[in-house]
Amino acid sequence: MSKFCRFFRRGVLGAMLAWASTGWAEMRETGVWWLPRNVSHFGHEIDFMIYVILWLTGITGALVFGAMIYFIVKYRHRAGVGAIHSHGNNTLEVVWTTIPVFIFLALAIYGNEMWGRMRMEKAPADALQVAVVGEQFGWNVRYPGPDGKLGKMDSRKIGKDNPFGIDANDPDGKDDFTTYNDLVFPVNRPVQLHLGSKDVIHAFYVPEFRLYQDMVPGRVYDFVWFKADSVGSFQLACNQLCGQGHYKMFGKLAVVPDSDYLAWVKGKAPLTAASPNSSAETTAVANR
Ligand SMILES: [Cu+2]
Repeated sequence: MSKFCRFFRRGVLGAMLAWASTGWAEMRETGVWWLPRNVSHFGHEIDFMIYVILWLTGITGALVFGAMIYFIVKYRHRAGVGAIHSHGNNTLEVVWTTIPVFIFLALAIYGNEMWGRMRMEKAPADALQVAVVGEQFGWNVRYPGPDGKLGKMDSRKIGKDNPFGIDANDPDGKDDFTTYNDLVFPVNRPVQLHLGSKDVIHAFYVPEFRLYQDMVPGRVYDFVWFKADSVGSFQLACNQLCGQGHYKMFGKLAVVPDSDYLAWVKGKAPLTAASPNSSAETTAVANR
């Protein structure tokens, strides 16, 4: 074996060990050994799809590598035994091309249909409306007040002093309240998000909700909704590398019983009409 080959083999082995040890450390640290817990009503379908793909590729991988090892051993070099030249087999070629084509088509059609339902289906009328606007490096959150209506967001108005792009004269927005890096959702109630960004691309990502949505500045995304079906404490992490402070861009997210949610809302002061975003700004400064 040449010097280069030995060097290459050691390099590959070293890289694999480094990869395995960081994965091991991550799992030990977080206690997550498999998929994170799922609490969203869409999540069950996504997990089902992941398991179908995992089983299909797992079985195929085992069959392919099993056959390969078998043939490597069976037809290994033996003194006096000549090699056989094969031109291939057309029937086999057609079979092992057609089967994967149908499998891939089925996965694509099913996945597309699922994606369509997740993103195109309108949120139920009683959904809680919540605005979440990312900024370097935190989350501005806005909840509707007693009228249940969130002030209308205009992506063109989103700016330094107006993270939600709200018109100060919009009556729907006058009783809204805001938080910073703090989200509370009632369990078993649909929540419709209005996502935006103040500066660069951020991403709303909660693995336990199986929910990911990029937030590009200049747009407000109002088609994302979900329903959490069990209570718990989670983390809203930004999943786009959005600057030097990206690592600390996370919000506290809790899914709580309805009564706890109402108690939490009660303690929040509504905004004043003169300064629609003062509460978010003050809290933002206090959190920095
Ligand atoms: Cu970010």
